[in-house]
Amino acid sequence: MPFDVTTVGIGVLLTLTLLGVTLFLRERALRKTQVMQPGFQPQIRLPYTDEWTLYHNPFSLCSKKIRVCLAEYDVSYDSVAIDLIETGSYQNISREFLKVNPGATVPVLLHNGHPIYESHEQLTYVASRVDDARVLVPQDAASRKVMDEWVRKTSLLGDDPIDSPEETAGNAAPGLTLPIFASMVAKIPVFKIIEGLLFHRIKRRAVFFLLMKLAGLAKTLTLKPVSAIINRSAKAMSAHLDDLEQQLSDSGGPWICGDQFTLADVGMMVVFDRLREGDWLHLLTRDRPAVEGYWSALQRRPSYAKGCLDFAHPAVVAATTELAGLKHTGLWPSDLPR
Ligand SMILES: N[C@@H](CCC(=O)N[C@@H](CS)C(=O)NCC(=O)O)C(=O)O
Repeated sequence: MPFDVTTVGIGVLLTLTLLGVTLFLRERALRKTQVMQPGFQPQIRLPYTDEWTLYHNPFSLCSKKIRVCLAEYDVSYDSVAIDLIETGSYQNISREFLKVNPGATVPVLLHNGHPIYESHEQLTYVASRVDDARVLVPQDAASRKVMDEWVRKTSLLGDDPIDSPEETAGNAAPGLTLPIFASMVAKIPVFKIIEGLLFHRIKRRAVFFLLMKLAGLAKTLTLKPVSAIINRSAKAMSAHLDDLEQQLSDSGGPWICGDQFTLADVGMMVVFDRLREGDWLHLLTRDRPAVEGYWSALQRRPSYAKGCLDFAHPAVVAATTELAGLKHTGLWPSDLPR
């Protein structure tokens, strides 16, 4: 039988394709993701050494929130840092991490090996387990109600919060983070982002990262879908800060519930820290004297350093500097509605 190079070539190609598809499907099955029930999971038990274990990322807003809460309560914990694509790689969709959270997000807090999903649930769970919850939770019902309302207002709610910035100040943060993301992903190799396209539960996030990577920071800021999200989020954040200005005046300050610093202020602290990182504060605190004073008071709390500043990631520091350099280029919305 004559040796046909073309036929052999096609055969090899088909075999390799089949092998590639099989490996991909197998890997996808091993990295199965799913949305998890919020709160404490008594039925799941993971290996642990310390009473408290925190899987978190230095840059993640929700991770900062639980770190600040643990610092306020002086709770020590076993710290497990997990990379997200913006800080270097998709460790949150690795097989190992998906065993901890099939939802593929951080933070995950373990209490004696049982995970608690969703950072706002983690705050109230920690408060319910420490000796003196009162440190961050008011005892009178009216203040408690205000606190709960503002914990919600600072939370990231829903599967893709960027779609509903009007809902909470937490949800307005991811849109305002897009410029930081764009600056950070510029340094991440494309193949690492493609891993997200293949295995991330929310493909749109990976697509956004890839687009930002390919476009670069300055161009990204001019892309219509990106600038639409940024402008909408900036307007929404502006409205949330108006509510905060009002609340601080109603409560008499210095905190959301008045005299007592609570879980609500923990939530707000990390939203402000994100605004700082994205170089948004100059736009958002101006003409809001109570908010401005509040931000100064937040920065003086030791927990701000322990939960936020001490975890400064070099890539975020570089992004903040880059964004500050762009401030006068007209790429930034400078006339937010009052
Ligand atoms: N609602 C969740 C949000 C969790 C979340 O989206 N975390 C982000 C970081 S702040 C994350 O893990 N992103 C990774 C990704 O989507 O790839 C919470 O409050 O814990």
